[in-house]
Amino acid sequence: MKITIFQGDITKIKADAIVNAAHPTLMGGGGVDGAIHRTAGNELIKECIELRKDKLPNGLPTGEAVATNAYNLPAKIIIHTVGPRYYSNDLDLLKNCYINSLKIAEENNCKTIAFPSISTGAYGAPIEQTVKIVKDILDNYKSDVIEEVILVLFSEKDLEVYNKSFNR
Ligand code: AR6
Repeated sequence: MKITIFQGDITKIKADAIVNAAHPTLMGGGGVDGAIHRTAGNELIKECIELRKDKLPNGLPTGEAVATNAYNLPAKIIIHTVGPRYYSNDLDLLKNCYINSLKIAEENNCKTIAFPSISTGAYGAPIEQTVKIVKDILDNYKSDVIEEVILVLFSEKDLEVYNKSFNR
């Protein structure tokens, strides 16, 4: 898989799948979740309400992932995943977010997938720590379906941390 590191707004990325750092309720929120819901439009929340009624009555557990349509976004699907909140050093479940999202992308025949920096905004995880987890997963993940993973960083500072870690 080719890894591209990009600074910008994930809602503008024309990847087959974009990943949302979602709230467990799937009802939207701030940060990247808010941006995705605003841009995708009202149909997204309707699909999320149906998902909650049907498959996810208790919400989406941390580390799990679920796909929806992408509606007004240029992507084909949105993969919603819930990152861990950062309390101590425990970011174990962050691995599951990335791996489960990659698996769902493969199940949906996605050749390209864009990730935001999960858990490093409202959930408070230090990006210097999460980037090591992300790099380790991507270095070891082999896919016959996914050709490109785009890592989208919102700020220049975050971009620098990623570039340094990925030796760019
Ligand atoms: N494109 C790409 N990255 C973005 C964008 C964007 N449009 N907007 C923000 N970021 P956060 P979390 C970056 O807080 O920490 C929400 O309220 C942001 O700068 O979105 O996993 C949910 O509903 C940061 O680097 O996600 C949850 O309750 C990164 O995305 C909770 O926040 C992640 O920040 C999830 O918290």
